[in-house]
Amino acid sequence: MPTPSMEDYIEQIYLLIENKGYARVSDIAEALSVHPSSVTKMVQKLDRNEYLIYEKYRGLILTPKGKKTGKRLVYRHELLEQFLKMIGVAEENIYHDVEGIEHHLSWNAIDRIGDLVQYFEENPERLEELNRMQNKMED
Ligand SMILES: [Mn+2]
Repeated sequence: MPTPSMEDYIEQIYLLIENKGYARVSDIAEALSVHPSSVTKMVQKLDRNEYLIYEKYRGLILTPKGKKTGKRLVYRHELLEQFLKMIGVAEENIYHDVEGIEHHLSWNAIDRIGDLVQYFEENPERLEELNRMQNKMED
């Protein structure tokens, strides 16, 4: 199992490759607001753990294991953003809150939150009911 820090890197590398087609050490450092030397260290660790293949000067590619993990981590992040937005969390808190909780929930909890998001999508009147209750409490 990757550590929270490994998860952050795998997630960002996956997103960079998806959006730009490649992930350079400098791009990863910028995305995560860390020093490039920390990125190099972590990328070597992820290589040893078979999430990616890193060759100095040639860049890095995700292995099938790295791609599968990255895809799950991006899904988890997006699901949690969608969930917090749905239940009325203010826009300016959402990204930071998700970054804070995403590594600390079991996949069991993620799947159950996924059920709830799906339930609200299929029953929008329930979500409106929740929003009305929240508005009433604010008055
Ligand atoms: Mn994230």
